[in-house]
Amino acid sequence: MEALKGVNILDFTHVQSGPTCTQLLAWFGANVIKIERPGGGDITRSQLRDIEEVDSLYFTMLNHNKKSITLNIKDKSGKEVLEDLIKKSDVFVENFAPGTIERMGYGWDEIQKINPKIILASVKGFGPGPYEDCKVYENIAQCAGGAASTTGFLDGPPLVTGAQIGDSGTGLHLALGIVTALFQREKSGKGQRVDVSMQDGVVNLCRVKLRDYQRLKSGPLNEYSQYGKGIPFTDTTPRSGNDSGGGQPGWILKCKGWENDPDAYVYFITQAPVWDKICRVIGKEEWIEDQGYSSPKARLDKLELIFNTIEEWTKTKSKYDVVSICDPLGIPCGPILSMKEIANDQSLKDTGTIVEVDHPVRGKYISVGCPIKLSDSKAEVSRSPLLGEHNDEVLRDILNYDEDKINKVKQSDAMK
Ligand code: CAO
Repeated sequence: MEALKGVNILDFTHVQSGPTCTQLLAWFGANVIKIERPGGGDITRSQLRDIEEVDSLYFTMLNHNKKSITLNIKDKSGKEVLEDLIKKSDVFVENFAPGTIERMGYGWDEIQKINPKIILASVKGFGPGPYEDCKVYENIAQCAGGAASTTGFLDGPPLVTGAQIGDSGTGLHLALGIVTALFQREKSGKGQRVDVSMQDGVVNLCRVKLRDYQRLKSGPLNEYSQYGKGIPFTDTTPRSGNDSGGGQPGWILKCKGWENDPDAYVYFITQAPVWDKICRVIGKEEWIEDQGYSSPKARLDKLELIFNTIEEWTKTKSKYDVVSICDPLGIPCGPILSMKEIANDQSLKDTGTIVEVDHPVRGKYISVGCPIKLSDSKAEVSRSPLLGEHNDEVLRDILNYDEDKINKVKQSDAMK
């Protein structure tokens, strides 16, 4: 039995943040109906296309397990269909630019009049304040949420990360807000608003960096490698390169083949309890008893030398060999995996995190399945819908319109 079976979600989302949220809910069994503008639909259907006239991977990989109907909300009959759908839905999700949903006539006050039990879930770039009217995309959120200023190397500019923490991260936050509001509605009988701003989502994920900002008032941050190098701190959290961020120093080290393979690297952590094992495996037994190396504190000003020495050893092995040697010894390390390696990783395929999906127009492609595993609600990934594929089904089976009414809607401008 799927966990969210019977929950009806009206998915008025587009691009990435909103669609990732509703895709998760669909994987948990919710009935997700995506409303798209007639003609082109979600803009991502045609963005970054790799095959002409075929829904892009951008769209297909963010909209699995959903139904699609086309509806022009600026048309009178389109509005009527939308309002009928709102009456039948538990949740209405949107991520339009600030003010858009209100201009359409479906702000919180209006939507509640149509269905008092509905939950209205929205993503915006910023919460209330000076930037509340701004349109926002991924990298803006990463920058305004504190991620970019704390990512990169000390002597370089701020950097954005490949992980879509602004879009997909906010989608995750929104999904949690929605299921929490559904849970509360079981007791209160009332709907509520769920608002997540992309800036807030990124700030939440940068929590430890705000921790470090405050720790600076009590002195330098000794787990940052700049401390060991004697470089002074300013009054805010610096960029820390590949430092591990926790109390156990770590760094990215070259492995065999690094000269030609940009991903021949391993992340290596010099965890204190296994220091003796690290010394033995790299052939530096003398460091075990040496007062200058034997304690984490003594090692702080020598981390660069230590990692360079470990790297001389890792450079003689493949990243996989480094992990197979270190893992049994309890030394924390992990390979730098490329997207090609991830796409072909058998264990990720076995758990359903990497899936192959068949699409009637595109053919087979690889995607990311549900990363959250519920033992009683297994997420099966099914393909994304074609534009308007479920127009008839939704009008007939969900709204129970008769043939006459269906024809009238289809002849109007509602779905064209
Ligand atoms: N029927 C009729 N009109 C529709 C429609 C439909 N089914 N679907 C969309 N529209 C119209 C809207 O009414 C709006 O028209 P008006 O401006 O005349 O009211 C128009 O389409 C554009 O919608 P939008 O303002 O959301 O889109 P945009 O391209 O201008 O901005 C984005 C895109 C992503 C910057 C903006 O939606 C946004 O800031 N969203 C919130 C933050 C967010 O989620 N960002 C993540 C995006 S992924 O990186």
